[in-house]
Amino acid sequence: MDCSTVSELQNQSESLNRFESLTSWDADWSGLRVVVTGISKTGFSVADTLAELGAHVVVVAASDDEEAVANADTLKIVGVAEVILGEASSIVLPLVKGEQAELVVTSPGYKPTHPLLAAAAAEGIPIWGDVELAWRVREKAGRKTARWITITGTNGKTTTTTMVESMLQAAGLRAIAAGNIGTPILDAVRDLEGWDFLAVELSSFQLHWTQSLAPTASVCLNLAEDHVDWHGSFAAYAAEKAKIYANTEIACIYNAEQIETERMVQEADVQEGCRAVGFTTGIPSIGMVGVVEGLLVDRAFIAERKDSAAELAKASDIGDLVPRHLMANAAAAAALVRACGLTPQDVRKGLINYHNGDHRIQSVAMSEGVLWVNDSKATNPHAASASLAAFKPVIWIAGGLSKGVDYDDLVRNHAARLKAVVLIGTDSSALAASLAKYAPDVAVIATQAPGGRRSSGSALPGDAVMSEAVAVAASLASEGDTVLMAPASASMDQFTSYAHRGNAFIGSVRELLESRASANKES
Ligand code: UMA
Repeated sequence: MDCSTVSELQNQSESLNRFESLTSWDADWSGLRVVVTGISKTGFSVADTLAELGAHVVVVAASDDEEAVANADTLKIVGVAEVILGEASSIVLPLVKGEQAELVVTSPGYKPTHPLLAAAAAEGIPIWGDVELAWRVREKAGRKTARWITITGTNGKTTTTTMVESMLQAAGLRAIAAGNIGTPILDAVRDLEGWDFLAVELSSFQLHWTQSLAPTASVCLNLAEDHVDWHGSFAAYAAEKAKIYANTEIACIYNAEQIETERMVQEADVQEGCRAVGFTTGIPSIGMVGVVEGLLVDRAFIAERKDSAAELAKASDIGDLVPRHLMANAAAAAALVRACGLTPQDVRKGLINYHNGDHRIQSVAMSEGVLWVNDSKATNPHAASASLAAFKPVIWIAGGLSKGVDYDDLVRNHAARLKAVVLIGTDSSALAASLAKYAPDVAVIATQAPGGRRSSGSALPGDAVMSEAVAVAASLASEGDTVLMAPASASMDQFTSYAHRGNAFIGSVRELLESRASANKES
């Protein structure tokens, strides 16, 4: 073995030792050479944190728009060494202080195959996500250390996370929801006072880059095809979701109606004494939280679970319209917090305080016997399936950015409840093809979207498209029908976000009904 190989090995082992010790805010992060990818929500929070910890930080991002430039200016003020913006330079792994980086911390939107990340991996440089960094800096002298409740799944993450947050707060605990839900986890962790609990929503992208998380309780709500373009295959996506259970301390919560999630728990490496607890929308077996005659009940966390169940809440505590999947989210949330010692009263109060978030099976209007429902949050087939299952007959407004998913199962399963379909989206050909195959007798009307795709730089046509879709749906609807806007696709081809798409729907429905009402008055 030559001298240079010996010193390379020494360097590698020194740096491994260093990473082993980086498990609290008060550890020695100073001088660590880090490349941070992305300069939006995540990248900003990561770079800001590392600069405060005294690391040498170089940030790289493809975007060079106004927001990126403003973030770059702020980061330089707080001590970030360099910010490299722009498509071309963002694919190269930069040096930090003239030397190779010791660590890369990536934003979740980056695919593992991104050239910069691939280069780092080839050099043996560790790659973390913001969640891994947040876990490692969660302990700080003089600040409360939060216990983490982690939530993933293809659908219902945000709802369940918000319900958990609401239940924890109802119990008088200092708690907040963070992560994929929108508040970067590091922003929550760095709170001066700290928290009793964090309700952490984690995406499959974020889970990909985590290693050492050890949550108090965890759940994978469900599993269906999504984000295949990022992960490469459904199996790879499922494997990332399963990581939610790793090292769980008290309880792994699984979906008793989806065997895959139970299997994930069986195969997980958890802490000694950790329990597996199921949730169901049916009658619960021992060791589950479930539903009996409209009541949410617990047969897992009570001493007499062998022959009785404790009432936690009524369906009506959650809302007027409680479809099955919402009840499932409430059961999962209840199981998570009961594992952490909350009382049935805390669960009930939390659900009453919880307001069904906008754009999730939100009933917008009931007029002339027609129910108008906004489910703009249904950005993939699985989510759309849950809301389609709740109504019949349906005039379905759907389409948008498909993210490469397959619509055949969705259309096949719900063809019988469809009266007509109004297509939105700049290219909904995949959905149209599935409709032609599995619902050949259902009328499909495509909106005549004006131009204005995002990439052309012109205004997004969303409001006009939605107004046309609503008018077409109204012309087809009759008493007893539901007009359901549950696109099964992302919104960004014609709208700025799913919230914009939902608001456009609500606005168009209200406009249509008001103009009808004034026409009726005049005649
Ligand atoms: N960038 C590149 N090259 C790439 C990818 C990204 O340069 O190949 C740069 C962009 O120029 C930009 C930054 O990276 O500077 C964007 O990073 P990002 O896409 O990771 O987005 P953030 O703004 O940091 O938001 C992320 C999550 N986004 C994604 O996972 C895509 C947000 O979830 C999350 O709320 C936020 O962190 C805080 O934790 C959103 C989401 O759509 C809601 N999540 C997906 C979902 O729920 O299905 C996973």
